[in-house]
Amino acid sequence: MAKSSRDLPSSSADSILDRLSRFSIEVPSWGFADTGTRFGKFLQPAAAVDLEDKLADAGAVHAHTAITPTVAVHVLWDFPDGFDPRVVRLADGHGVRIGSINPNLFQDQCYRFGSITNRDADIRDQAIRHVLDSVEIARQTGSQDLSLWLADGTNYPGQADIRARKRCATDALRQIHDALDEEMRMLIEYKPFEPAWYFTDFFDWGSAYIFARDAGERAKVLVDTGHHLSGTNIEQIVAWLIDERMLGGFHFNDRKYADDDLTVGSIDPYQAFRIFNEVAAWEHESGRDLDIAWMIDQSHNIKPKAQAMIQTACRVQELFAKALCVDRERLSAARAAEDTVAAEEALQKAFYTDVAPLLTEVRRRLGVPEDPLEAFRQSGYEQDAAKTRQAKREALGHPGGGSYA
Ligand SMILES: [Mn+2]
Repeated sequence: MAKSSRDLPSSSADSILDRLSRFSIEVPSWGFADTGTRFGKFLQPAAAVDLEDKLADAGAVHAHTAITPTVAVHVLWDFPDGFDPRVVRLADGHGVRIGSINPNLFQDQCYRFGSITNRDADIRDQAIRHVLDSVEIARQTGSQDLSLWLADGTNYPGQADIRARKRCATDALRQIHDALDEEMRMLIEYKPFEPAWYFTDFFDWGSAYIFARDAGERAKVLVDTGHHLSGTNIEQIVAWLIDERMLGGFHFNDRKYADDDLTVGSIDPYQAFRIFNEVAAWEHESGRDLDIAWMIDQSHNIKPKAQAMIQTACRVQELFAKALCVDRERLSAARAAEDTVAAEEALQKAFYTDVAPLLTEVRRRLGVPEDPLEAFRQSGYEQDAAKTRQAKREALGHPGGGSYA
């Protein structure tokens, strides 16, 4: 069994390298702006002030990693004055494309008691119109994915009729689904609590699955790794959704307590590996890449933004590489023999394999530095950004800038 990817048979090393050369993950525009917690926001001189800065940062991340070609955008924060077609050219100028479109159904005052589950039909209609406008933006940016996170829920037992809210959401999602073009996907995210504290309407993968199933064939479930209660076996959920053809994509981040939005692999890299292992196992069996949206959803409150994004992209690439190193034949033989120790060892050996030689080779093929993070830190990008963005903030008359997430 390989301790280093150098010891892999050359045929498997080649197929791993090919797969890694095709791997990419989307970065979120909100990961480059000043963000905080509900207690406050710490400002960084180099944080993005506007969408142009966010696209520039995403471009810098992609230039150093070659695996982040698209940027998720947030309609309310990135297009506060409506969609501007120049954004597509701007992204292109920075070497990236606009990726998933994220409507915002949680910031307006009218959504205090819910958006598409609100008791008031006018408010439900307003929410649906906003999402339909977002579908139109997706059409103009050429984006495939409409990414829906609904903050809807209630805070106290008795506050609302659970089944009535479920039916309102189902109706709304059907209308939205019917507005999608053939090649578009509607990704439905779930989260057990926060900002609602008694229940959220989209509370777990089962609820998201039922909503997606009832909305139509272009609706799939979006798994945000931080949106689970402690102890949840996320890789099992992922395996089930893959098997049901209902996995639409991932929002990757890590957590220690709740929805912490920490860097992937910073707390539990083995869990991220186990999730990647389910994808790799399916791809091995089916002989093709799983067609899902790979996305990062993180908030870098104290880390420098672009550095944190490069660190994340590289960690994801590394952990996926390790999952690709699982010896599938050995694993399957161990399972057939009910050899639990050997089966577990097949995973652990892959997890502890040093994949640095594979990453060096894939980065050579992709034409990026062998150590993207170090190269970025040495590039002077952050220092330059801090200067121009401070000046921009002063000209705009605000010291902070960016959007809250
Ligand atoms: Mn998310």
